[in-house]
Amino acid sequence: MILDCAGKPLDLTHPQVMGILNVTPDSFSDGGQFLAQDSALAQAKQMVEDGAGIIDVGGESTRPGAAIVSIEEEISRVVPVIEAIHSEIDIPISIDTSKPEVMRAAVQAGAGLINDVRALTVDGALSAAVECDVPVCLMHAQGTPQTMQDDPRYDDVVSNVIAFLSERVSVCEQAGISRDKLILDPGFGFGKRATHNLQLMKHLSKIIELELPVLVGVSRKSMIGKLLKVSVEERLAASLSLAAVSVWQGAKIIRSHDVRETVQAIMMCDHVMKVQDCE
Ligand code: 8Y7
Repeated sequence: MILDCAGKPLDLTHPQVMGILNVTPDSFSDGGQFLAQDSALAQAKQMVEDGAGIIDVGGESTRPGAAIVSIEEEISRVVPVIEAIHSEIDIPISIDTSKPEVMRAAVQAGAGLINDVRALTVDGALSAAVECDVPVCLMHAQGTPQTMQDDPRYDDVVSNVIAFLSERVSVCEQAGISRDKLILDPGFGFGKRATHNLQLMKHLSKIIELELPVLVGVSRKSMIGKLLKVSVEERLAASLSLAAVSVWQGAKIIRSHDVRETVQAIMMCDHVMKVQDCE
């Protein structure tokens, strides 16, 4: 299956890596707007060389407790970067946002996929996504990024995520976004304790059974830090392990900071999955 991201193809006949490109001020050592743009473009080019299938540009930090960013600020961060990448790079760009105004501006600038951690629940986001007419990744979260890690509780996290995502798929279809434009994501770390994340990972195949492409974001996440007591710089091996466990169960896109290593991990996994059986 090949997803058309505003004219740029994302080939999901094999698993793909979505490279993370944060354009929040704290993600640059800082030397002003132009240096920031140069650095973003250089990072994007490196990710393409490393084998990324798509680049996820985000201007609002969704980390637990992060500050809220205004519409204007978010647009001024992401649009110049998307324009620069779009003109120089052939792979699709995804826009990590929940704001309808940012979706429109980003797609106008060349983004070919909307990655919304709020699954188009913000006022106006659904109709903006319909207008944009690009594929959408619908992610599950409990609560808002500001408070979601305070005390997350579930009776059954897997059923809860499946029910939520199924409902959002119906809402999207009714609004006019066809099913073949949708990607699902259980939202690791978004209003979930380590146990919830592990339960979701163990039963990821149940989300795959909804028969839409599944995206997984586990790169360097705090669940790894909590379980293994390792700092954010020491989470690569565990991130790769979770990427392999995801792809083994059928995940099609892995969102990662470490593109080269993640591509190698999931390509090996794909080789194992596709090898011809012996007689
Ligand atoms: C995810 C994500 C983040 C994820 C999707 C981080 C924007 C937190 N995580 N988008 N975004 N899935 N679809 O640690 O898991 O990267 S931000």
